[in-house]
Amino acid sequence: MTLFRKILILILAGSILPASAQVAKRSSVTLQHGAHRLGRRTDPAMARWRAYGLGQFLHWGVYAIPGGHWKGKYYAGAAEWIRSWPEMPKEEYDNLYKQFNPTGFDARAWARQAKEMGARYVIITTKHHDGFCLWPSKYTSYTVAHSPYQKDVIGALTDAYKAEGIDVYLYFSIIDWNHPGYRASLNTPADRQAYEGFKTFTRNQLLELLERYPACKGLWFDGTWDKAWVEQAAFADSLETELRSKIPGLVIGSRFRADENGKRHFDSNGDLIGDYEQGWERKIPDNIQQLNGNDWDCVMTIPENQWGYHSDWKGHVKTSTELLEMMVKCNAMEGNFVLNFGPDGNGKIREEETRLAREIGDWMKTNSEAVYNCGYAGLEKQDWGYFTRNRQTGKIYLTIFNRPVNGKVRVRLPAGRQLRTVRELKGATLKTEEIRKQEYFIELKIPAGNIPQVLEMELSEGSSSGKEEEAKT
Ligand code: FHN
Repeated sequence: MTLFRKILILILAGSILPASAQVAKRSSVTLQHGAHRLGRRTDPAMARWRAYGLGQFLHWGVYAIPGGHWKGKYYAGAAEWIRSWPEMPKEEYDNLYKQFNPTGFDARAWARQAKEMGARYVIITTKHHDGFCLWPSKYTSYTVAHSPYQKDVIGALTDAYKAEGIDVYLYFSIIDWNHPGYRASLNTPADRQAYEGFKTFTRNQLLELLERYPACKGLWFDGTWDKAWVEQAAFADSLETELRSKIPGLVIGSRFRADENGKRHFDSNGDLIGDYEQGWERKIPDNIQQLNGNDWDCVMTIPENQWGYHSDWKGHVKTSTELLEMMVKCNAMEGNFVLNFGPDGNGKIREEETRLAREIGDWMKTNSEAVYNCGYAGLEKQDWGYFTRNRQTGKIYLTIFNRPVNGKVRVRLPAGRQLRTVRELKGATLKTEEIRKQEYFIELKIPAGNIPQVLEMELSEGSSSGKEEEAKT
């Protein structure tokens, strides 16, 4: 990339986000397999991705059959990892697909529920680390086609979600415990030879997925931390280019490939690899500066760490209010929030997830205006909740999660901006009081059900009138 092009891209990227959300670049070494681009993607496909606000993650596979238990013993880890448990005989796990017959599976019901919840995109596990494929891959017999169920699950889900207007992204694990050529590390020439076969298989499967499901908008990669894969910088780089050539606008995050020095997510220059940062799993950044101006998503579980179906959730299970707060917090820092669901072995979504989806959906029905296509508002984070700003209309929203006991929220504005009006979404204008320079009280009306409430705020240019003197200290 020429210096001129680099500078141009940085200027363009800088025009998207306010300066306070940007971080200066660090070093500059020449890389063959580093970031393909500096700054954010500006094309319509990526703008669409950025506007989602809320997504759904689906983890489904044969691990849903044991559901975190084996022969009366409880597996405390993430249910989809049960094959790696010493108590789990590998041979028996690898034959579980012979019992995969989810007669209760109704792709349209899942899609309707996701739509009701307000999800704008879904990420579906085509195959997890166990290697079991939910589509009839012609490159292995370890697929749904060879299970008693036989039907193409990915095809059914892709069609159903598309029919609901929800964009589909395909999750794909590079770790594949079922493939004979798979290795976590390459220690001998024989390992290297076997892994060449695995790389061909991986490429074939990925091209197959894009060919079979051309409506897919992106690939969500996982299991790319193995040393064996990290060493494949050249292969993975050229494969990424090939995949992108198959579907225009395809979105791929930072978890697919490493650079030639083994750096993942960010290359040796500190530049993001891929289209968005994919490292925010079950955690959310504290402030927007941590994100260096990059796009990002947060994938979140409902219990602490269960993705696939575990029949017996232990520990804290998040409430809809907690999840809504996480979502708006992400949106306020330019991120998408993706909530995970793990349907059971019969294809049913568990009661707890159904209830949460309904509660989130109820809130979204009146308040999603503050979520969809909303991002960083350029205002300082305050105690009551989060500011978001619609990227198209410029409208600024306040979503209040911590209602003060005096019933008033205190809003601080930066110099040069004044509060003009505040109103409830589709509701009344609220009383405001200027309490000191650039600081206001907004008198709240407590909503029925004590739910988080959204206000819309209009600002005007200029400084507020307060003439109070600064204390001499
Ligand atoms: O090991 C997986 C885990 O099972 C789950 O799929 C999550 C989802 O992001 N990804 C991996 C851990 O990072």
